[in-house]
Amino acid sequence: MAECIFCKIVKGEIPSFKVYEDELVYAFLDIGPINFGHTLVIPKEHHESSATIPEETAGRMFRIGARIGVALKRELDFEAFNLHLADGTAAGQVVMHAHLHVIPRGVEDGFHW
Ligand code: DGP
Repeated sequence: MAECIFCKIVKGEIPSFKVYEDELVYAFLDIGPINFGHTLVIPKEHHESSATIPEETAGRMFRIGARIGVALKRELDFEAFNLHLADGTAAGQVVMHAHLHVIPRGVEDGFHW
């Protein structure tokens, strides 16, 4: 997967603003944030779909995403956050390396599903 943008970010070949890293996952600020602090959590290993991510890594992604959401709320004074994952082009996935969006939210966003 030499051409995958997110694999290149994991390898440090493309710069990113790192939020968190461990042996399984990497989290970094989204280049086109919906809100200040919008973060992406990705598996270090390349998986196009969330469905093929090993259970330990998928669990870590969710746990770290939630912890980042809580930290963003506290540190940036937001009221809530979304954890969002688009799996497949028709669902809105643009980068074909699975990723979990952590999007801080405030009531002034007027955002509703
Ligand atoms: P999605 O539509 O769910 O596939 O979201 C892909 C996200 O990836 C989108 O919000 C923008 C972000 N993104 C794409 N390329 C880069 C990049 O090179 N660096 C960073 N930090 N984010 C990127």
